[in-house]
Order: sequence, then structure tokens, then C-alpha cells
Amino acid sequence: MKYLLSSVYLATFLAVSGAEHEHDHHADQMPLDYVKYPLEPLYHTSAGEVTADAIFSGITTFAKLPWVQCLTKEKGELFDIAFIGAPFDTGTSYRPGARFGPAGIRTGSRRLTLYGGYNVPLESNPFQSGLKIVDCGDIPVTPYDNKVAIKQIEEGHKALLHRETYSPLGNDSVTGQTLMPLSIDGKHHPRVITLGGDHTIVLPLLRSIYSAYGPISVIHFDSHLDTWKPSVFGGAPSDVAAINHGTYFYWASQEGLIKNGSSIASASCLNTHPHGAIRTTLSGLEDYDNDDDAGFKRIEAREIDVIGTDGIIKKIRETVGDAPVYLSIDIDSIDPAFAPATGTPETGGWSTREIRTILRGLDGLHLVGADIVEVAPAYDTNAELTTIAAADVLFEVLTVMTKTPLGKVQGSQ
Ligand SMILES: *[C@@H]1O[C@H](CO)[C@@H](O)[C@H](O)[C@H]1NC(C)=O
Ligand SMILES: *[C@@H]1O[C@H](CO)[C@@H](O)[C@H](O)[C@H]1NC(C)=O
Ligand SMILES: [Mn+2]
Repeated sequence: MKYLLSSVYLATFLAVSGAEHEHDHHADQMPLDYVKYPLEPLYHTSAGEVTADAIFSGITTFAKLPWVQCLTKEKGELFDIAFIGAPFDTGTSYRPGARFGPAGIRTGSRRLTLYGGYNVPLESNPFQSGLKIVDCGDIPVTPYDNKVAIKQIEEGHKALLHRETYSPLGNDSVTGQTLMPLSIDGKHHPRVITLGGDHTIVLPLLRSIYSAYGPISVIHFDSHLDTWKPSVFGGAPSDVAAINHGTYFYWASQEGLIKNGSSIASASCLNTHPHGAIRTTLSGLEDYDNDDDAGFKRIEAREIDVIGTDGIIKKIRETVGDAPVYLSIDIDSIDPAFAPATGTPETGGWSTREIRTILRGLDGLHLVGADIVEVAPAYDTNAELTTIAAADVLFEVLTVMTKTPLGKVQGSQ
């Protein structure tokens, strides 16, 4: 029944975007037709019309996307892009509360589809790309045992990543040649956008990503390095404590999940993971050595004063090149003036406008997946600044993803 319903959504969407509706721009902009008139007529105007669903009513999913229970035993439901929450915050060093991040971000996202969701600067509507986008709810995560929780997140993400896609990969829009998947298993995988959770969740997410793409490049926005050795960050009193939100990239590198780099200056061009918005204090400059060895290229938050958003975008694109890339966004990359509700706030960050511009600058890159982490709504203002910022940031990411299919033409690298 669920499957049938979703086919109806798509069929309706295809019909609405057809040429015969050119005169009705408002209807064209209704994403997947799930916002408009979902209810039995409760009130009739004189013209016999029913009222539309309000943007502030109803059960909250990300951007009011259809909710699909993706992690049930029947795995019938297919999609192209899925949002999933990972409500885990027991790897946090300072202020806890990111377990409420997924719920908060969904609340902050409710207005994304008001007027339909057309992204003006990117000249594209992610909700009308023809791809099927759903909200899968949250991965069940235990708050009592980090080892189990990290395994649950990996398995939950894998269950989505290894599902067939709803839409075929298709052909190159310029040459018309058939596109080939970028994965190492030769399959076309759906894309998953994870709502954190503290940053520890990226270790299990990268374990999952590795199963489809092998060692990957990462674009990381954060005020902190997160490549710290456990002996430096937390003191590692146990194996479980050694994996936390300041060390997960160290482990990802040790496990071979991400491409390595080098701290030897002459080989620094090997470093393929841009770190944007860095402004943390250090235990000492030697923290940069393991950051280099893990393959990161630091872009300090303050560089924006000199080189601007264009310069930051240029640096990121030069570092990742054309490689498939995973995107991880710590909300603390944004200045606490704009996003105060986070576990370890650092002043001197980027504005919401700046990070959105920088994210749009990733247009054309092959983003295999993404996450936003460290949103802890309990520390937000009454105006929900942080959760709205998180949702709007993901709107840019979603638009970039829907614009570029995850494929290459044969013969290109
Ligand atoms: C893609 O190209 C193949 C031939 O290379 C063709 O058979 C197929 O119909 C094309 N698909 C679309 C959606 O245009
Ligand atoms: C990166 O280096 C670590 C530590 O030397 C190693 O265990 C890992 O396999 C390397 N990763 C890759 C992708 O080669
Ligand atoms: Mn972080």
C-alpha cells in the first residue's frame, strides 16, 4: 500500500510538471504534490475548492517530505535520496544534547517547501528534480552503550546505502552517453543525508560509505580538527572512550576509510580532505601532524577575511578535484551568533550566509553522502536560529546533490 501511494506521488508529480500546466506556476512548484490538498475537504470555498495544508501543521518530517519506515523488515520502499536521523550524543566532550538534533532540524526545516522550494541562486528545485526524496525517520540508537550504538548507526546507514535506487542513473546530459556508477562495487547507490547526533557518528557513517566507495575524500566544515589522537582528546581511559567526537577522523584514517595524506611538506599536495572554518586551540602544533597524515588540508575560518567565499570555494575544489566526496558539516563551523545551539561553540566563525554561499560553490561535485552534526536544540534561542540554519544548509546540499548525478561517462576517471 505504501509503495502504491508513492507511485501515485511520482505519477502526480510527472503530470504536474508536464507542459499542459505551464500556465499554473504555483501548481508546478508544489514538491511531489504532497503539501497541496492532502486532506478530505473540511471547508469549501464558493468555488468548491478545498484548503491546502499549512506549512506549520501536520507531522514534522524533513522539509515535509514523505515519511517512509525504511528500516522495517520489509524493504520494499525505494528512494534516490533519504534523510535519516542518528540521535547519538554520548561521544560529546562539553555540552550534551545533540540526540535531539534530528527532531530539531526537522522542525527548523518546515518552511523549506513553502512556495515550492525553488533554489534561486542554484536555479534548480531539488524537490522537482525527478528524484524520489524521503525522510526515513531515525536509526534506533542506544544511549547506554557507545559500542553498540556505533554499530547500530553503521548497520542502519548500510541498510539504506545498499538498497536499489528508485531512479536509474541515466545518461550524461551533454554527451548522452550512459553514466557509470562511481562506486567500487559497480552499483548505483542511493544517497543518504544523516541528521546528527554528535560528530562521533561519522566513524560508523564512513565505515558504511567505505563498503560502497572504498577510501573516500571528505569535505569537512568544523571549527575543530577532529583528527586528534585519543591520548590527546579525552585521554582514552578505555577503548570505548577512545572513540569520541574529537577523534573519529583519526580512527577513520587508521582504519583506511579515508584517503591518507602526509605531513611531509613536499608531499602535501596528496592531502585531499579540505577542512573549512577551522579556528580551534590546539594541544600544540603537533596536532597538525596527525591532521596532515590523515590527509586533511586546513582552511582557517579567518582566511575568509582575506580571500572571501570565492577563495574558500577555490581552495576546496582544488583539494578534492573530481573525486567522489563525502560531506560532513559540524554546525559549529557557523559562528555562535548565528548557530548557538551546539556542543562546543567557538566564536569567530562564518555567518550562515557565508557557509551557504560556500556550499553552493560545491555545485557539480559528486557528493556521495552528507551529514550535519552537533545541533543541540536545548541551547538554541526561542527563535530556533540554529535548527533553521541547519535545515537551510541542508537545502543547499540537497540542491547540489540533485543537480549532479552520481556517475561518470566511460573512459573518464
Ligand atoms: C540512454 O542511452 C541509451 C543508449 O546509450 C539509450 O538506449 C537510452 O534510451 C537512453 N536513456 C535515456 C533516458 O535517454
Ligand atoms: C592510512 O594510514 C593508516 C596508518 O598508517 C593505515 O592503517 C591505513 O590503511 C591507511 N589508509 C589507506 C587508505 O591507505
Ligand atoms: Mn566536529
